[in-house]
Amino acid sequence: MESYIVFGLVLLVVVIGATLALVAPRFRKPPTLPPAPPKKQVPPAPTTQAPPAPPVVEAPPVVEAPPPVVEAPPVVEAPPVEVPQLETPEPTAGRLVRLRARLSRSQNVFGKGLLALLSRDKLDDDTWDEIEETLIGADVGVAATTEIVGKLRERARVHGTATASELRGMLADELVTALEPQLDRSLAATQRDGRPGVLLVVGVNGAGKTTTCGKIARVLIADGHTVVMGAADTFRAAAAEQLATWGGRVGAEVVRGPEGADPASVAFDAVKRGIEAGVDTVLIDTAGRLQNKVGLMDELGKVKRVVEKHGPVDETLLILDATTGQNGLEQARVFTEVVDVTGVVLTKLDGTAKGGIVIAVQRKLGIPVKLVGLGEGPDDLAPFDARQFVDALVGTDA
Ligand SMILES: Nc1nc2c(ncn2[C@@H]2O[C@H](COP(=O)(O)OP(=O)(O)O)[C@@H](O)[C@H]2O)c(=O)[nH]1
Ligand SMILES: [Mg+2]
Repeated sequence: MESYIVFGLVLLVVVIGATLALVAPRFRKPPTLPPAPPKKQVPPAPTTQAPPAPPVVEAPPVVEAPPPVVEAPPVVEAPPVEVPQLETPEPTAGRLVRLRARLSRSQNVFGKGLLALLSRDKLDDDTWDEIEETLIGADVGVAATTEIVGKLRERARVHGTATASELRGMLADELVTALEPQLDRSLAATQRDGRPGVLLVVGVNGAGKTTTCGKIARVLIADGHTVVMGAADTFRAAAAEQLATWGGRVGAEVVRGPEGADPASVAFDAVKRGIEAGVDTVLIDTAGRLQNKVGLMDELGKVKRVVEKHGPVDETLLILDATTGQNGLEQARVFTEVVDVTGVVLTKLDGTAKGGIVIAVQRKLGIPVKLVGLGEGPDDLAPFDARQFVDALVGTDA
């Protein structure tokens, strides 16, 4: 019996041992494998933590954003200075008629004043003397006045019973005749033989040279031409600046040198540039600060000689301030001795009651008035026309 119990116990031990041997590996395997995956899945977590980093990297882009914002303002500033700022000058046709009101001071003398005299019942010697005095007072000049009044008086005598308005018409005719309407007043400003027309602008200080250069550039551009300007007044930096401003408004290139540069070399460079660029016109602004005739001779003569290494100067315009009257005329005569003046521009006719200066200038200098300045505005420059001018002055166009 005891041996059965022992056998049973031994069998139990063997069965338990075998069971353990079979189960144990099963318990060991699972634990070995799972741990690995969980550890590998942890890295993914850090990877999930990386994305948070990028957002931090995206922050700098926000820092990059401001620069574009800083660049934006300059773009806003640019337009007012350049592209859209180019102006379209007024057409030149009919400018003198449009600006006729600017002659109001002269109109009072020639129109109202003379009409009152011509309206008198009897045109006696005293009245004719007064008419003469009025014309001389309006800067027509003694010789021209004597001629005009002499002819008018003769016509009135032949006519017998002329009305005031008929007499006014006769006076207008005589003024037109005195202005030599047949003179060629066109500007030699466009290309010839494949090279630009070269215009030299001369005159005393303050006459309006730089302003007139700017206005002429606008006139030419309005008529479809291309223009280069040369700032040969190198005494003051402001003079070149003034010209550059005029040029910038209508897209005319301005060639300039440093302050104190040789005016002749700036003028030379301007013409060179004009030829290279193939423009229609080169306008050269000069200095008027010339104390004596010798200095004037030296400087203007040199400018002209040096420019003519490129070819002839096509037009030399003398700028004359109408408000300086007969005195200005004497000063101007010096210029005609130094350079071959081909045309006169009479400026500031809006500021004088002495519009008769146009007649005196042409008569004394023997040079046609080609343009007249009637204000400081950019388009206040008109091609001169004798009939239109006289009609505006005397009121025969009303
Ligand atoms: N009222 C009026 N002023 C003018 C005319 N032309 C020029 N001016 C003025 O005269 C002054 C002198 O002109 P500027 O061109 O600098 O003279 P420059 O020294 O000969 O170059 C400026 O204030 C111009 O605006 C004009 O036709 N009428
Ligand atoms: Mg000037």
